[in-house]
Amino acid sequence: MKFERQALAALLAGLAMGAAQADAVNEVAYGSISGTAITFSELTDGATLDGLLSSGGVQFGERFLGQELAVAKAPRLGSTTQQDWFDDLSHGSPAAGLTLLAGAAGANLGAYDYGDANGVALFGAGPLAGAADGFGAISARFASPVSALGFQLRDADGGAITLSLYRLDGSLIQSVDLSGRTDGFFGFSRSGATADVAGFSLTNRDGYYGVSLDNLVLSVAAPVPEPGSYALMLAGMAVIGGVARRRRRD
Ligand SMILES: [Ca+2]
Ligand SMILES: [Ca+2]
Ligand SMILES: [Ca+2]
Repeated sequence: MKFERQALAALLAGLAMGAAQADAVNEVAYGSISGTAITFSELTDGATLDGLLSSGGVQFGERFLGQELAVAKAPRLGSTTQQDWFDDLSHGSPAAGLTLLAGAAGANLGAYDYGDANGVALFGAGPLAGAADGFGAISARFASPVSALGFQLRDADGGAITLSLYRLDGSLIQSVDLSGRTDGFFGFSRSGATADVAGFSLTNRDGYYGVSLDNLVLSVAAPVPEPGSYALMLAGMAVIGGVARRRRRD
């Protein structure tokens, strides 16, 4: 019986560890995420996208049903006089099903061609028409949940950037703070390769044309057991082994 109690304690400890790790998102190398990049090359420079955009099997809009659109005003980096107006999605949370909504006409999404090998990128249009490029939110809904994603950030000038990853039921997996980043390729992977990332919202308060998104890759990796899972598996095997031995003795 003593052995059984110890095995049960180990089993419960393993379960607790698993639960504690279940909500983590780890930053990984962009290159480690396999998948076909969504390049937005079908969009033309300067295009204003008033409806939802479907590209590479992913839907893009401003926000999800349940998220409230608020407006945030923040000073431009390095300037005390100039301020920019941004989409703020920090109030409310997505409803179950992750239903995408488009922003108002001229304040939803747009395309900008950087004129280099990566060409056109997608930006969220902010609340002020005419001076809105990049200051808006971009939200994306995947065809099916994934365990890892990566993208290229453009126009990042060191301001505040937040990437929020959601499950299909609307619950937040994690908000990743990308503030202070500069242009580059970034990757994110769910702890234990759990394939439950159904979409994301990307918001920013980054001065000078906010930020743009390009080369989005999505991946469903084979689950990798974590130390907690190993402990759980070993404890489970020990319990089964202990029970089997006792039965044989009886
Ligand atoms: Ca591109
Ligand atoms: Ca917007
Ligand atoms: Ca910027």
